[in-house]
Order: sequence, then structure tokens, then C-alpha cells
Amino acid sequence: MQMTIIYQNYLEALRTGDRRAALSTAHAAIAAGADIRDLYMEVFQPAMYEVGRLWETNQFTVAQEHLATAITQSVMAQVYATVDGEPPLGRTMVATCIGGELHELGIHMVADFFEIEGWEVCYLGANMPAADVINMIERKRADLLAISVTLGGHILQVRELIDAIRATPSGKRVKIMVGGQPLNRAPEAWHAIGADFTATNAREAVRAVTEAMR
Ligand code: B12
Repeated sequence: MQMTIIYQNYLEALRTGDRRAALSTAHAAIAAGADIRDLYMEVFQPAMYEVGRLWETNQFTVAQEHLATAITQSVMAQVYATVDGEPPLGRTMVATCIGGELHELGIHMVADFFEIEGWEVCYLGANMPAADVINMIERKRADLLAISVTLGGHILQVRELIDAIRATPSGKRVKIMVGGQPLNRAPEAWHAIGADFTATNAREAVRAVTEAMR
């Protein structure tokens, strides 16, 4: 089945708020041989961008947007359960949103892509206090921290978090990758805020880190 058709069917399921239809669309694609990473990149992500556009143009209510988000989170978790990832690589990543940031699907995708590659992943999700992120990096002796930001107004907080991490002993060795929509719109900003890497999406994130940490 072509990805464009899967995308259309999936989006229709989100439009109608039909969780079963969304799940069966995704499972049918997997059964037909689709790679889960293609589903994430070519179906779930663009469908959520379209949900945002529909909400912004008053074609979706807040409730429809919340339902679409909940459906996608549930479908991601269920299709992810079918994945056989690579054997453990012996590398650990902590994946988090900046404090105040509630948009967590993007960093969840990034986390899943790294886990598929064999990384041990500590996915912390939305709205993380800086002190707890630092604590988790230390506890896990993380090799990589991935920080996600969706609202442009949160970029300065990313810089503050990176500065705080760099001031700790673990923060001197951990590599830091940042990403999210405002950084995609300002491609030089990652460097200015003190990160080691950036990438525009989950697939590119794995590629960039694999090359840099070879
Ligand atoms: C779902 C959603 C919500 C949900 C989030 C729930 C959840 N559990 O995640 C809720 C309801 C909480 C929400 C709230 C708000 N939202 Co909202 N939301 C969305 C929506 C529709 C989808 C987000 C999503 O899941 N996208 C799909 C993911 C997969 O894409 P992604 O985040 O871009 O991630 C990829 C890349 O960016 C990259 N990436 C992301 N993180 C990282 C990190 C690293 C390290 C790397 C390398 C890469 C990377 O890789 C990811 C995977 O490929 C977007 C629309 C959109 N365009 O995204 C609006 C959107 C982001 N929201 C918006 C707004 C305005 C808000 C609110 C301010 C609304 C309000 N008035 O309350 C609040 C703010 C809340 C907050 N403090 O964070 C605007 C932002 C506009 C702007 N330019 O800043 C958008 C664009 C909607 C719109 N069209 O206007 N929202």
C-alpha cells in the first residue's frame, strides 16, 4: 500500500476521531511490510501538522485536536510494540522537553528511533524541570541528551538548561542535541545556544549522531 494512501486513511481517522480506524490503518500498513519509521515520518508527523493547521484555521476544535493527539500517541505505542530493535549498543540517551513545553510527540519519535537503533533511551516527556534532567543525566551516565522545543519563546530556556548542564561534571562529557520546529525555522540557532548537534527530524537525528559518534 502506498504511504500517501495510508496517510489519507490515517488523517481521515483523526478527522472523525476514530481510534480503531487509525489503529487498523497503521497495523495494516505494518502487515503489508511498511517500516514503522516510515509510518512515523510520512504518516503520523504530517498528520499531526495537518491537525495543527485545522485547529489554527478553526476547522478543528480543541477537543478534536486533543483526541487526534491521544489517538496518535496510542497508535504509536501499539505499533512500536511490534518492533524488534537492534541489539544493545551500550549507549544511553536521555530525551526530554524543556520546562513549560507540552509538545512531546516529536521527542517521543526521536526517542523511539534511537531505541530501535539499540540505544538505551530514558524518555522523560513534556515539561521537565532542569534540575531533574541534570539528575537523570548523572544517574544514567548518559552519552547523549536530546532536548525538544516547539514554542519559539522557549529557545532561551534551552540555552539556560545547556549552560546549567555544562557546569556539572557529567555535563562536560554528555553530548547535547537540540531540535524542534523553531530550530527548524532558524537553522543556525542550535550552535548559538551551545548544543553539539541538531537535526530536523527523528530520522536525521539518528543519522547525525551515528556519524558524529562513530
Ligand atoms: C498536539 C499539539 C498540542 C498539544 C500537545 C500534546 C502532547 N502531548 O504533545 C497541546 C494541546 C498540549 C498543545 C498546546 C499548545 N499548543 Co500546540 N500543537 C499541537 C500540534 C497540533 C501537533 C504537535 C505534534 O505532535 N507534531 C508532530 C511532531 C512529530 O512533530 P515535531 O514536534 O515537529 O517533531 C519532529 C521534529 O520537529 C523533530 N524534533 C522535535 N523535537 C526534537 C528534538 C531533537 C533533539 C531533535 C534532533 C529533533 C526534534 O523531530 C520530530 C520527529 O520527526 C501542533 C501542530 C504542529 N505543527 O506540530 C500545534 C502547535 C505546535 N501548537 C501551537 C500552539 C500555539 C499551542 C498553545 C500555545 C495553544 C494555547 N493557546 O494554549 C499551547 C502551548 C502549550 C505549551 N506550553 O507547550 C502552535 C505553535 C505556533 C508557533 N509557531 O509557536 C502549533 C504549530 C499549532 C498551530 N498551527 O498554530 N498543542
